[in-house]
This record gives sequence, structure tokens and C-alpha cells, in this order.
Amino acid sequence: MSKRYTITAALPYTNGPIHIGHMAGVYVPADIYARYLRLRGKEVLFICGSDEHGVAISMKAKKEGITPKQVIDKYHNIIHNAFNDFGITFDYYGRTSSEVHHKTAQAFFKTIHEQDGFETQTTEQLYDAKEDQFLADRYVVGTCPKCSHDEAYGDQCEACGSSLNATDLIHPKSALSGETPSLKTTTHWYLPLNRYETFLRSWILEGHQNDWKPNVLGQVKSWLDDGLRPRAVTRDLSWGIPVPVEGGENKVLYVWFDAPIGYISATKEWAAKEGKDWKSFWQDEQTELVHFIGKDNIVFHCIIFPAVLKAMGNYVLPKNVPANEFLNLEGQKLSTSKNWAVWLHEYLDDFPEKQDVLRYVLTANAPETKDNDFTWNDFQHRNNSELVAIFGNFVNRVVVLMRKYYDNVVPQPNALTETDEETLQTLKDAPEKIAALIEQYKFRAASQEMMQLARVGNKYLADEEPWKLNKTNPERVATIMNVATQVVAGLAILSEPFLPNASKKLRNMLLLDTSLGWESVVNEVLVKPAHELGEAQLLFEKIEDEAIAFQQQKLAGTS
Ligand code: B3M
Ligand code: ZN
Repeated sequence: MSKRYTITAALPYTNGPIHIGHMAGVYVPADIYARYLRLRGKEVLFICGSDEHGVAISMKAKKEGITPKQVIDKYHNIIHNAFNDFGITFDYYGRTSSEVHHKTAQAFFKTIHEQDGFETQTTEQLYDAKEDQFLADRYVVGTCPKCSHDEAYGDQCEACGSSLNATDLIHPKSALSGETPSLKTTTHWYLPLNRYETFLRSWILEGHQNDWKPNVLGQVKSWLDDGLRPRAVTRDLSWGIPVPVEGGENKVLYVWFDAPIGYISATKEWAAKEGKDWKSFWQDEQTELVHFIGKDNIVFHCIIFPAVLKAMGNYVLPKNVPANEFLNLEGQKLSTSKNWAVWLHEYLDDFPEKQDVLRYVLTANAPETKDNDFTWNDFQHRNNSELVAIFGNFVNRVVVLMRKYYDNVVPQPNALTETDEETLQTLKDAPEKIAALIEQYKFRAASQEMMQLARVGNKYLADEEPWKLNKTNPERVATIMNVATQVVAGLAILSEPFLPNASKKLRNMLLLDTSLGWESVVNEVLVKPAHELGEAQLLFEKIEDEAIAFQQQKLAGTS
């Protein structure tokens, strides 16, 4: 394993709140990974922040009749608070409107400019004469030249995932005025991606063909096979980071040029605050950089940003970019504009103590290899029949019996049966199995492996029936309860990445020594005889049909 990990999660656009699709695709897996590595004693820097530039922000400001600054402040706070309340453990949450970021992004641009790393092109671009505004990215909609979807944006078609130039659109229309745009000449700086083709091909397609996800490799390959072209990294807009070179007046950096640099700016801000050296997290070969993103961000993180890092020379490249597919909601695509979403901050209002439940459901059903569906019925089912009926039930039975039979003092075990040995072996094997899956970014399978341990514990107790033996065979009961308590203790440790709140409660319930970590499950007796357990707490509770019906109606009412 590496010396140090820099983990990034895509910077949310501050033009709206965060929904469960974002959580399932990016933030929950990234947080599982970060928590897991910390548990393994690794040095981890987990970075995120707000992406506050781009046309999406200006459009939102126009729509709400407020300034872009008011838009970003509003959504930055909503998003940041929701992440905190949900328990995502970012070490630092930055903003691309910060001064450090503006300076850092401008320095990147200047450095590449000075080494002739850009080309300039003077071309005719779409222009809305009525609004006196060049149209790029989301300011223009039209028909996708690749799939004929008629609401493609000037930078991307959300139907087929193609990345586009505004002038590629068939029948373009201004999103500002609805008018058909005219053409007007303008000059921009382009990053000549074609110069990086050979490097990208050998680094990704040859170097990472076995450890990157097939969906990511597939997209990269199709981009490379298509042939890379120079890509404009400046825009004729007023909202954004000013282009810091001669001729850059009234122009700003393209949002996708500055946004990924935001990971670095955020690291600088964090390092300054913590008295650390930011460079070790970005410029040291022993640092593993991992970008957590959704599939629509693959090209930016696997092609464009690596080209920028390569041009800069002394930066590490990502070790992996475990992009996820999309989550649908009740069979339909999540949509901000149609308000077809479960918003994180609203979920937290409705279920203030159920962070773990959503985390678990989104992980157990994560869109890792294909698009997946979230339904409220499945949410209820996973809670009631897995978290409550298996995990919670097992823990609860153990703590109740421990109190009843032993007044919370762990008994000495007697001779072990084959079943006892097997159960303890399952416990000892679990850390390795779960770790291997997490390290391959298979969080879904990892969460099921953890649940499997609870299932084994639950079955063990049900089969051994200590409650039937208490009068007749107290020696045997002592052994059973000792073994069951070891499994509960193992769950307290191994569930931390997936169910952090339950894990914390469990550790408290068992008064588990804080020095016990992932490896202890393999190497140590987690709870020794004569150890005294603490107070029992409720881990999970049944979710009733009414609560689910309420959510379903809420969705129907706003659809
Ligand atoms: N804000 C896009 C998105 O939310 C974008 C991610 C930036 S990561 C540097 O899909
Ligand atoms: Zn398309």
C-alpha cells in the first residue's frame, strides 16, 4: 500500500442542492474508501468543495433573479451542511471562488501558456445578438449530432454522454433568448489534446487495463479511438476566473479547466491551516491520487485534467478513477429541473437519525457497473429485513442475553465446537475479504460481505439457542455468548466504513478498546473474558409503511 492517499470527490456545482444520485455515485463510495484507509492507519487527505463557476451558475442566477455570488453562497451552504449532517468526512471542503483557487488556476494557465502549451484559434462562435452574449456550454441547446437527442447542451449531450462543442449542435437555440444564434468571430486558447494521445493511450489503456473499471476504460478508449482534438479552455463570459494573459480581457477560464485544479487549491488551503506541505499530496510519487466521480465526468478526469497535470510536469497522475454509472429513482432518471429527486437535505429533515440507512441502501444498490434504481420500497426492505432483522437483531440478542446472564461481564469460554471454530474463522477471514473488495472499489460487494458476517452471527445464535440451554448447560452457554460477543465486536470495527454511526454506538456499547482496529479482528481476541460491556443502545428501527407512503406521495406530488 502507498504511503499517502489523496482522495477527491467531484466538486458539486453550486446551482442546486445534492441528491441521492450524487451520493450513490460519488460521495458515499469516496467516504467509505477514506474511512477504510484511515482505519488501516493510512495518511489520507479527502478533498471536496464547491464548483462555483460556469454557465450553470449564471443561468441559475438569471432564473432566480439574484447575482451569481448569491447563488453560490446559497447552495454552497446547503450542500456543505448536508454533507456534514450526513457524516461525509472530508478533511477540507473548499470553494472555487476563493482567492487561493483563482490564483492557483491562473498560475496553471500562465505556466502552460509560457511553455507554448496552448494554441490560439480565431473562429466563428455562436452569438446571441439580442443578449449580446457568446453562447457556449449550457447557454445553447440543440440536437445532438451523435444521437439526435434534441435537448443536448453546447458542451455535452446528457442522453448519449458525448462531449460536444457548441457549434456541433444541429439547430442550435440560445438558452437565454430562445433565438437562433448567429456567428461571430472570437479568439480562444485551446489545449491541444492531440499532443497527449500517445501518452494517454499508454498510461491508461496499456498501464491500467487491469485495474481500472471497464466502464471507465471503455469511455477513454472511445475518445482516443475517435482522435483527440484541441479543446478550448477559455470562454467569452463575465462569470469565472479572468484569463491572466495578454488578450484575455473580457474572457474567463473554461469551468472545466479551473474546477479540477480546485482539488489542488483546496489542498493548499487545508495545508496552510494544518501546517502541512500541500506538495506531498500532489507531487510525491508515493502518493496515490484517486478521483471519485460520476460517469459524465470521465473525460474531464481521465483525459483533460491529466493532460493539464502532464503539461505542468511535476504532478502525480491518478492511480484510479472509479467512476460510477447513474442511479435512477423509481424507474425514472433523476432530474433537477423536473424535481424528480430525493434531496439530501430533505432526507435529513425527514430522517434525521437515519444516515446509516441511506448510506447502506445506496451502497448495497450502488450503480457500480450499470445504472441502478432507488425505490422507497427497497429502502424500507433493506432497512427492515437487513439492518433491523439481521444486523440489529443479532446485536440486540447478544447484548440482552449478556446482561441477563452475566450482568454484562464477558464469560470465559469453554471447549469450542466445530461450529464455534467455524464462526470465529468466518470472523477472522472477514477483514481480508472486505478489504480486498474495497481496494478494488467494489463497495457494493464489500457491504454485503460485512452484512454476511452479521448474518453468520445471527444464524449462529439462532442455531445454538443459548436461551434453551441456560438452565441445563451453563458451560456451553458461556462459550456461545463469548463467541457471539466476539462477532459483535468484529462488526463494530468492520462496519465503520459502511455504517459509521452504528459502528460508533457499538463500540460504545461494548466499551471496546479504542486501540482495536481492522487488523485486530484477525490477530486478537477482541473482548477478553471479564471485560465489562457498556449501556445498550438502539441501532436500527423498523421503518413503517406510512413513512414510505409519505415519501412516495411527496415524489408524486412534485413530479
Ligand atoms: N461540477 C460537474 C458535476 O457536478 C462538476 C464536477 C467538477 S469536478 C472537478 O457533474
Ligand atoms: Zn447525444
